[in-house]
Amino acid sequence: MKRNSKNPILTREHIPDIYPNMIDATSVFNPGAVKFNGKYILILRVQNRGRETFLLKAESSNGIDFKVDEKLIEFKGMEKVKEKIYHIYDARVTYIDGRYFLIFAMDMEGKCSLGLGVTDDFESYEFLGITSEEDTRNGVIFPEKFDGKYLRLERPNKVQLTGGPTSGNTIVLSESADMIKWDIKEPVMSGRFHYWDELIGSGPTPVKTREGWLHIYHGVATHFGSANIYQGGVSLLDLKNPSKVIARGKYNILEPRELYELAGQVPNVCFPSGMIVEEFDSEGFARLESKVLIYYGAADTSVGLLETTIEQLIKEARAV
Ligand code: BMA
Repeated sequence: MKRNSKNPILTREHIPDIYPNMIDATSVFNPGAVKFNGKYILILRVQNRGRETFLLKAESSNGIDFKVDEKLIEFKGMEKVKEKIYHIYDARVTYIDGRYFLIFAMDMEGKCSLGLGVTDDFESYEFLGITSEEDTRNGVIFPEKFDGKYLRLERPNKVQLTGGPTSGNTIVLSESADMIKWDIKEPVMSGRFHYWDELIGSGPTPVKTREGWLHIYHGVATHFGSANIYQGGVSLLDLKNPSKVIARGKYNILEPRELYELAGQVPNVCFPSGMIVEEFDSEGFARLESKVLIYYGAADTSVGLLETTIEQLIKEARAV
């Protein structure tokens, strides 16, 4: 894994003032990522000094230097939701059925829900609905159907962090016929207590390889005195039944080491949330030698970029 030399590639300095809500942005982090019409697109999480959270698009032709939009993403139809929505954040993007779906966390009264939006052009966005009843986060939709059904990974929030949000130590697989109503089918993987990934949650949308679904996730070590340490790791899930874990790396692949990861709004956080794979074969499998760009939130303050290959990630997933 190689950090880009321009890291952090996006900081608050890159966020233009957007009246009336986003003046003097404090932070930009945890982006969803996708390639669209040959361009690299990030769906950024940005915050203002009121600690209000918004989504904002950025675009690039090389995946490193991004131009940030001058308008916040607004989902048509979200205004019809009756309950109070405090924040929307941590969007993951999936291309399926010829459209780009965004799944994101929605902080509501007493719980976090998963919201779903869709776009065809990254200019206008439509809100499709709230897709969970329980307190849950880190939803990612697989980019293809399985026996006519959609599948997603999600992480029910069942653990209360001291002074922090609810979290969880098990990623589960859910199934849906319409992407709105989801049923949890099976647990996929759980945290490994005492090690780097005690609490876990999925990162970017999984990528199909000949050896399985490549699944990047974050793991939180909670056993240090004053901080929860957020890191990135990798596992391989079965191609036909992704609730089956084929391999799971013993070691993290990304941990807070650089100053911009160690210090910030929330110190010691590397939170991978977007991944772009450059090359697929004619049957839709990522090529082993393909370059991979992983975008992550650093200390809930800026965006970092990590470069690697499919082969390297698979090797890490198999490291025991
Ligand atoms: C998690 C989520 C992420 C955040 C991380 C570190 O629980 O809220 O959005 O980046 O904590 O604060």
